[in-house]
Amino acid sequence: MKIFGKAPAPGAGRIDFGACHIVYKIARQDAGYRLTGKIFGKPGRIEVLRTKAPEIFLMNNWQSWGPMQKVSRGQRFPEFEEIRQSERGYLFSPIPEDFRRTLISDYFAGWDRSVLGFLTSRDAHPFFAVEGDEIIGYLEYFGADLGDGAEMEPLVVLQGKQVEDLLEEYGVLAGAANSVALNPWNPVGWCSWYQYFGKLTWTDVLKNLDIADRNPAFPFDVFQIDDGYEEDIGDWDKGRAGYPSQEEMARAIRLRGFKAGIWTAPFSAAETSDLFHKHPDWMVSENGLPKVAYRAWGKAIYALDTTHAEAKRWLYDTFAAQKKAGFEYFKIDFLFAAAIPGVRARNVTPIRAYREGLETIRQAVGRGFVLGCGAPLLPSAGLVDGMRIGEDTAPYWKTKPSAFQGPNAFFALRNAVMRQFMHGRLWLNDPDCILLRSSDIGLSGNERQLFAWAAGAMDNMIIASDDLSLVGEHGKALLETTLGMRGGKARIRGLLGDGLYLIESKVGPAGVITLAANLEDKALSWKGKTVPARTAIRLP
Ligand code: 9PG
Repeated sequence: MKIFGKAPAPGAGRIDFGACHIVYKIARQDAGYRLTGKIFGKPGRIEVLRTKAPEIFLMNNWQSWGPMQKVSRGQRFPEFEEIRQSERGYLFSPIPEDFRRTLISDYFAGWDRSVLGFLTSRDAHPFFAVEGDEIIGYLEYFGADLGDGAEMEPLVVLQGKQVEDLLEEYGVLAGAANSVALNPWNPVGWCSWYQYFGKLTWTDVLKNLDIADRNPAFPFDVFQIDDGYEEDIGDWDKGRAGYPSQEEMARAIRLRGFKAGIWTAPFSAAETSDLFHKHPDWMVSENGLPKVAYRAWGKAIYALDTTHAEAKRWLYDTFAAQKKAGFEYFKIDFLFAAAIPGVRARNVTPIRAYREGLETIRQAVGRGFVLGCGAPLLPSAGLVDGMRIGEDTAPYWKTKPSAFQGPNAFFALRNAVMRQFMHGRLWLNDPDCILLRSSDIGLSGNERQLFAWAAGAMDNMIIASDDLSLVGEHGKALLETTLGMRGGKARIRGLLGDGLYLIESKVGPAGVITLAANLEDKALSWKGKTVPARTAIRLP
């Protein structure tokens, strides 16, 4: 292994790259190393570490919707190909050219007895790239001017234990490096999306509110309105036909005793929006023109320049108004848009610009609950309360997979298991919604139980997304058992295995819970115990 071209040894050093230089220190970190330093100048891409690539490892994508998964060194992802060729190149990487070229693991990579991980992403985008038979750790600074210098994103090399244990250590170190303060409220709630999708009406919301209000089987803290209420992406204060004002929406929810939650994509502006028409100069640009960040809702979507003083003021005012209207839970989505490369009012890195955007939202909502989604993961640490750590779930297990591995319940749950080490260390994990209804759904009772039990045993956020009139006794009982499993600290085993994961929760109100969760389509066994396909069983 080489750090800055030399075999690592505790001590201090300096390295010059022409446009920038780094003064650094290497210290022991348990059985491995910790690299810290300060970086000066105008860096582009810095090679930090290089070592022999393992045959099999756990790779991680930069944002919520991208996978963390077991891969082999030479593996390619044809399913990402389509995404890259469309205008959604930044969905899975802020450096799509490199992403196209080789296998990339963002922030960290893990394998048997090793985790390499950067602890922060405040300025740079940290990633590991497979090149030939080596894996190389880089910091991408996008050529920004660091002025008086910046802390280099620290790197740890953790060794000598099972990968699951090392990932937990990495999570603890990254949590501390980002000054994470966990929100003591671990939400239980309702979300409109996975039943109503974009067709949600205000009448649907009122119907579900009334059912939940009257029924103790639905002990929700929060009712969250998802995408569908707004006139356009960017025009958050303009309701679609049939919707009341934001004040009225929040009031209706609070009247029934729930906290009010609302969805936005705050760094996005549709080509058709008033926001874009009035303020094209507030968008990240390229060659003097607003730059398309991605396409969705059948439209080109631009990215808010979160370093632009007036855009920042608008962002603050948008969330201050939602807070004033009575909302206390903010699902903020498609966040990666603020971190795309491009020209901004200030020449900071896209990562720093992204964090300034999140900081602005945090200032506006105060202690409101902020749930990140579609979000660059490591740069969000310390600025969000909850984080979606997987692709969208869906009312089916594995059918209809699209190019980016979803949406489906299988990928959502697999990501939640893979990224469980982040839960309670970087934020509270949102594994995406549990589904309780037994009609209008393509998930079997076993599959619904597998998802819900795993989420419960992992003590994750529990948000149900159903037309509550379709939830029968079975679904109500499932919600009760799921909530009863919460409260412990869960560890995972089997991340490098065949798809059967052991979830061990210690020690919540229900005592020790050991779940064997088989996410695969065939029966698998754990220490001689056979677990049927797509099933969780409780081990004694
Ligand atoms: C609302 C939804 C829900 C959901 C989010 C997010 O086109 N896309 O690539 C794409 C990705 C994710 C997605 C929608 C579109 O879902 O994860 O929970 O809030 O937005 O639109």
